[in-house]
Formats: sequence, C-alpha cells, structure tokens
Amino acid sequence: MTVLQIILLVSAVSLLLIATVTVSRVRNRSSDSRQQYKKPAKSTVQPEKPLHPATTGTTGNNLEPDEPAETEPEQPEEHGKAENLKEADGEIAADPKKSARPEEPELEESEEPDRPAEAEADTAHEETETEAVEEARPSLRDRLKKARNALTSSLAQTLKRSTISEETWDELTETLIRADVGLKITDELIEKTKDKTRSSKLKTPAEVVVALQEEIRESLRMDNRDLLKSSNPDKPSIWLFLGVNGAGKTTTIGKLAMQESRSGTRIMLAAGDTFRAAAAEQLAIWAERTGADIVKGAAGADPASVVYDSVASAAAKGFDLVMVDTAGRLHTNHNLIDELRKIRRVADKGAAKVTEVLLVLDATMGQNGLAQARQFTEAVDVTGVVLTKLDGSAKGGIVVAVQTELNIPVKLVGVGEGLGDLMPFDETEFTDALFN
Ligand SMILES: Nc1nc2c(ncn2[C@@H]2O[C@H](COP(=O)(O)OP(=O)(O)OP(=O)(O)O)[C@@H](O)[C@H]2O)c(=O)[nH]1
Ligand SMILES: [Mg+2]
Repeated sequence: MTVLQIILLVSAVSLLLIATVTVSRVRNRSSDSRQQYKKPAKSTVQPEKPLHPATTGTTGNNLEPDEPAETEPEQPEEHGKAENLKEADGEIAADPKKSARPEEPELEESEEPDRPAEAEADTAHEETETEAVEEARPSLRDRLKKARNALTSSLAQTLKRSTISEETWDELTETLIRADVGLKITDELIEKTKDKTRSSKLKTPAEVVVALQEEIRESLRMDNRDLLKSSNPDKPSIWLFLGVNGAGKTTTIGKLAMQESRSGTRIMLAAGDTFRAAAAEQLAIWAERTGADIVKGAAGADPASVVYDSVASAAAKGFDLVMVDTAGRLHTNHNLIDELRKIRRVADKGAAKVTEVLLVLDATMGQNGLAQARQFTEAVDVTGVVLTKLDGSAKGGIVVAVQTELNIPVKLVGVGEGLGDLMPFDETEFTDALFN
C-alpha cells in the first residue's frame, strides 16, 4: 500500500465517524423537542373538560394515563367553569323567556342547538316541581292544628272523668264558648247533647263528647255549598267578593281563579277596588299567575263602572266567569255600603247576572267578625261565606257561629296563604279535623 492510499483510507474513516456523531446529535435534539411539546399539548385539551365532562373523561384517560400530578393543578379552573355553566343553565331555567333566546352571544356554534332543548327540559322540570309543591298540601286536619289543640286540651279534663255530672256540662259549655261558638248556640248544642245522652243512655264523658261532635256536625249541615254558575252557557257568571280590609278577598279570588282556570273556565277579573292604588296591581299579579284577563279602572274611578266594563268585555270575548274584587270597606261607612249595593245593581244590569255574592270573613276576628258580617248581609244578599285564615285561628267554633247566626252556607275555607290553600267546606271533614 502506498503512502497516498494510507492517507485516503484514514480520511474516509474520519469522515464516517464525524457523520455518525452528527446524526446521533440531531436525533437527540429532536427527541428533546418532542418532550417539550407534551405540556402545551395537555393544556389545550384540558380547558375543554368543563364544557364536555363526558368527553373529557375519555380524552383525559387516553392522553395522560399516568400523570395525575399534572392534571390536579388544573382542577380549580375546571370547577370554576363548571359552576359558571351551572349558573348559566339555572338562569335559563328560571326565566323561560331567556331560554327561548336563540342568539345567546357567549355560546359556541357547536353548543347552540343543545341549549334551548336543555333549557326547555329544565323549565319543564321546574314547573313539574312547582306543581308538585302546590299539590302536596297538608290535609285540613294539619291546617286546623291550632284550633284542634285548643279544643282537645280544653276537653282533656272532662275526658279524664269516669262519670257524667253537672261538672261535665259546665266544662263542655266553657269549652264551646272559648272556641267562639257563641252563647246562644252553645246553649242549644248543650241541650241537644243532654237529650241525646238521656235517649241513648250514654255512660261516660267520652261518649258525651262524641255526641257533642255529632250535634255540631248536624248544626253545620247545609246542602247548597256549590258555587253557582249561570244556567245560560252563553252568558258569563258573576261572582262578587265582599268583606272588610284584610279579610282575604283578593287572595281568595286568586286561589279560586287558579282552581277554576285549571278546570278550563275562562276568567275575567274585575278590579273593583279603586280606592287603594296597589289593589289593582295585586289583582293583576293574580291574573298573570292564573292566566285570567283583567279590567282595571283609573285610581278613584267608580267601581260600578269597572264592573260594568268587565262584564261587557267578558261577554264579548265569550268568557265564562267574572270575579269582582271590591274595596275592603269599613262596615260603618254607609256610603261604602251603598256603593256595594250599586255594584250589585249595575253588575246585574249588564250582559250577565250575579250568581254568587261571597262574604269573605277572617276567622281570627272571632265574634267581632260576626258583627261586621251582619252589616254586609243586611246591605246585600250574600249567598255564601268564605272563612279565611282558619289555619291561624285557635277558635274553630267560629265556623259554627258564622253559619248558624247568619244562616248562610260557609262555602269555602282558607287554610293558608298558598295557591292551593282554599278548600270547599265539608262539615264532616271539619268536625273530624277539629275533634280528632
Ligand atoms: N294564613 C292565612 N292568610 C291568609 C289567608 N287568606 C288570606 N291571607 C292573607 O291575608 C292578607 C290579606 O289578604 P288580602 O287578600 O289582601 O285581603 P283583602 O280582603 O283583599 O284586603 P283589602 O284589599 O285591603 O281589602 C294577605 O297577607 C294574605 O296572604 C288564609 O286563608 N290563611
Ligand atoms: Mg284586596
């Protein structure tokens, strides 16, 4: 081998070595750069998590199966976003108008079609819940707790005795008077119970108390408790609501309008209380809640003209029922009583007839309420009584006093402030709830 050949061989080997080292370095660099890219790749995936939790679960598992420590710091942000999303959904569910909005600006295009459907489902769910709450009412017995507790604790002493004596009758008399039955009716009930005790040969005070409950139930028996409607299906019925301030007229109209509208009755509310500025507004809220129409007059307008207009409008629209709210007037003010008479006259002169005049009485007013009631019944032909706030009264005997003294059927009882807290009155249900 020549010297030249040896030099060429050494050069070739050196070049080969240099090339190998260079390729190896380039490979190492490219491997480093791939590792550096892992983090940005992760952070672009993770913000998606709160928006699509299900998808994220799968994606996360595929991408970072063995790096839990790196996913954890991201979580506070995820929760924040998830909460924001929940809040947004809540807002949409709470306000059906918002849920109907298709052009929600913050929404991504891909999310757009889902949102109204979700919102609708949420709203429907909420409505079902509201209805369930409205329907799931306590029984009359639950609502008469105050009155029952007062009566049963007053009877406790009498029931402890084993024989019937003069003391038994004195105690029963006191119990009835305390329950606001009134002196005259108490005497009548005690006499009838004594007769029954003799004729049925009752032996114990417990039997006497059962007999007294039966006498009370009998004294409350009346056939005509249904709310009357027009016999002509082409003409609306008119129901007037009267009573002193705060008795519960407007609330009763609202509760009743709800019940009636649920059974398909088309209702017009007449804001006949033009004295108080807020009165028509209060009625308008009930109209909105129950889907009824309303006719309001200007403040201080003649209530009779409002009633006339509402009846005319109801008749023109083919409505079934006009419910007339009136001012809570002082029963001593004769001008106001005259005004009630005028409302009644005018209502009857229009396109329909008054079929119910309902006197709304606050049960917690006791015998004072009865005195007020007489003023109304002398002025206008009252066809039925609505006894409100029985839930708040410890004196259930007022029901007996009102119906027997006025000789007008108690048609409805109010047992709370809620929409469903108005019940048809039934003497058997009532006496059972009071005594047991
Ligand atoms: N606990 C209870 N509260 C009732 C009942 N009925 C009505 N109320 C409440 O009694 C208050 C007066 O009710 P309204 O309906 O405004 O009485 P109103 O007779 O229209 O009163 P005016 O318009 O001032 O004449 C309101 O707070 C009602 O929620 C009931 O049956 N039970
Ligand atoms: Mg009112």
